[in-house]
Amino acid sequence: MRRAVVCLLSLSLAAGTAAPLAAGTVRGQVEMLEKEGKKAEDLSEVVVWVEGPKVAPPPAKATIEMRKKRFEPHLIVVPVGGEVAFPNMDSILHNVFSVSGENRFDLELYKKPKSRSHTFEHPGIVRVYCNIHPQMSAFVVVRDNPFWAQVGADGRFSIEGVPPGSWVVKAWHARAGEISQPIQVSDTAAADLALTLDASNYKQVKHRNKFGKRYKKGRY
Ligand SMILES: [Cu+2]
Repeated sequence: MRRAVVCLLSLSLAAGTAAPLAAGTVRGQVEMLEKEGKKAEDLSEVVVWVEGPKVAPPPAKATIEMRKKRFEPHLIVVPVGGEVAFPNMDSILHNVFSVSGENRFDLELYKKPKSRSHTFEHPGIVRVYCNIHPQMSAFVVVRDNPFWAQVGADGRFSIEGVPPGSWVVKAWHARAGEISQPIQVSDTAAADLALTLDASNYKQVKHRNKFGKRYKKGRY
């Protein structure tokens, strides 16, 4: 008799571990205003994420190639602890660096066929540049939970498996900055959002090199 009880208990424990947690979906549509009230036609460089849930994202590795003096892809999202490789596919030297707060790094000079990596340990938006070529830029968005989406060109997004609760949804684009919206996630109905980013006042500012100095004038 006692044995049967123990058996049942361990069964229910096992089932509790395996069963998926009740979770909700956060989906919606992003729009972005451009100069003169025009709407952006391609929203594929917008990132949407849910802040608040304490769920560790699964580890991930990613690659940004340096090719023909460009970073490809131009934007990636990685979890905290995500390792990004920067292989140089060009026969000239590049110097990948960032001065974005705690995520700052400097991979120094190397060329094809070498690759160096950086592990991003802090959530945030990381601006990545080359210390030789000012036209090279990329973005690494680092998140501390797995609830993010890189928006489709049409502005649609869907984030699944979000734990029920009161959270904050953020949307970001390099030219518009970040917007926030509180949401209530439940496991019974999807949260449907309409988010509008505003890039109409964007002005391009030349970034500095890794020493905080202007790039020398000339052809790059
Ligand atoms: Cu370069």
